[in-house]
Amino acid sequence: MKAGWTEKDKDGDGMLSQEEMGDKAAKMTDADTDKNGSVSAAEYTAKKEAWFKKADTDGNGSLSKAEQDAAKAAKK
Ligand SMILES: [Ca+2]
Ligand SMILES: [Ca+2]
Repeated sequence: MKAGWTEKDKDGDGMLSQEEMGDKAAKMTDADTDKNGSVSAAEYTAKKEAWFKKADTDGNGSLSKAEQDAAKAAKK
């Protein structure tokens, strides 16, 4: 499990509650694919992977600076 995750998961139950996600709650609702009110590590990973695939516009498996910038710009 990644450090960033452990940091967010304050009660250490392996899931992120809306409270733990704080201002990212809106995004969390998005990642909570089974809609049980918390984001599991698997859901979190799936979300990140989906974002990566979307951002990797030329599909070469890595994000160039331009692809990262474009992905960030698209979020706004
Ligand atoms: Ca969930
Ligand atoms: Ca790429």
